[in-house]
Amino acid sequence: MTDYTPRPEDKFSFGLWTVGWQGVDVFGPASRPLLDPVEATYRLAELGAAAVTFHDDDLLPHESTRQQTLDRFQKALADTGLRVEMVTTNTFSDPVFKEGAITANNRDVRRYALAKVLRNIDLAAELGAETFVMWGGREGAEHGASKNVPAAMDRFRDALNILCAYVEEQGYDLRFALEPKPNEPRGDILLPSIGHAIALISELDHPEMVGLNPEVGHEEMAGLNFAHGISQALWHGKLFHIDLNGQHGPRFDQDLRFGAGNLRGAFWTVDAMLGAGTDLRYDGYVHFDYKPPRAEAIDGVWESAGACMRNYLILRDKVQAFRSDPEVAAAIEAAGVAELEVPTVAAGESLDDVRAQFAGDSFDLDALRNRSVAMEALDQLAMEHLLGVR
Ligand SMILES: [Mn+2]
Repeated sequence: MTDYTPRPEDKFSFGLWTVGWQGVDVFGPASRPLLDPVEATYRLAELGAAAVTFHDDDLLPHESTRQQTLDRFQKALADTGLRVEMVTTNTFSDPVFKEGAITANNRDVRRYALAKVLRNIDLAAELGAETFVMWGGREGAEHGASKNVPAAMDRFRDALNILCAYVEEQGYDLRFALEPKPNEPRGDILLPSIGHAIALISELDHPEMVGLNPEVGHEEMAGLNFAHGISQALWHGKLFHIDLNGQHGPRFDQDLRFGAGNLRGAFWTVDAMLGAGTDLRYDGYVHFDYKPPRAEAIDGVWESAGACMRNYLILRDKVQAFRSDPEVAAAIEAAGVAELEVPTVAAGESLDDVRAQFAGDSFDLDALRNRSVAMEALDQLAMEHLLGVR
C-alpha cells in the first residue's frame, strides 16, 4: 500500500496557468489575486510535482520584465529541481487572434502567429522542454461560410511543416503535440477530436515529429470515450503528452480536478495510460490542465492541485489491484478478451476458406447468437475495485 504522496518518479506536471487562473469567466471578473508564476513554481515543487509547463504569456506577459522574470524562473527551477517538460504558445487571448491564428483569414495575423510560435520554440529549447503543445483555441468559426475549411487545413499543414523544418534545422530535441477540442472559445474548433488530429498528422512532411496532447474534458465535451481515444493514439504511436482533468459529460469546459466528474472514466483513463493489460503504455509526464473552481480562495487552489496528484495515485493503485486480481483475470478470460488478438484470417488462409466455413447450414450461428459474453461480470469487478470493496 502507498500513502499516496507524490514522488519525482511519478512525473507529475502542472501548467502554471492552472493554479494561476484567477477565476475570470464569461460572467464575472477575477475572484483571486494574481499569483506570481515563480512563486507557484516553488509551491508546486513542495506539493510534489516534478515539472511545470507554461504558455509564453503566463510566465512572460510583459516585454519589459521578460529577462528579469526568466532569470527568477530559472533560479526557481534550479532551487527546486523542477524541470520544464512542455511549453505552449498563447495564440488565443490577444484579440488579434479573434478569428484564428495560424488559420486566420487575415494573412498578417497568420504571419504574426507564426513569429510568436517561433520565438517560443526557441525559449522551449533553451529551457530543455521535450514537448511543444499546440492548441488552436481560436482556429475555427461560428459562421458557415466564414471559413474555407480545406484552405484552413492547408495553412495548418503548412504551419506544422514550417515549424518541424525549423526545429530540425536548429537541431532542437523537441516534438510537437496537437491538442484537440470540439468547441469553446470558438463555436466550432478545427481538429475537434483525437481522430481529426491524427488524420492531419498523416498529411505532414515530418509526421514522426508530431503527435497528440489529448485532454480528458475536451473529448468528453464531445461525448467521446477518453480511454478509447488515448488507446488509439498509443496504437498510432502518437500519445506524446496528456492533459488530465475532470468533466461532467457534454457541457461547457469544466476543467475540474482530475478524478472529479466522470470518475469511472478516470479509472479507465489511468488503466489505458498503464497499458490496459497490453504493452502499449504511456511513459511521459502526467500533466494536469485543470482550473481550481472560481469559488475557491488560494487555499482551495493548492488543495485541488494536491488532489489531482492524489487522485491519480489512488486510481493507479485501484487499477493495479484490478489488473492483478485473479478473479479479474478469470473474468477477462470468460469475456473472451484475448481472442481478439487472434487475426481474423490466419496466415496462409484464403477468403474462400472463410466463406467455406459458413457454406450451407453447416455452421451453428445460433450458438454464436446465444453465447455468453460475460462482460457485466467483468465490469462489476472493476466497479467494486473502484468503490473500494475488493
Ligand atoms: Mn489543455
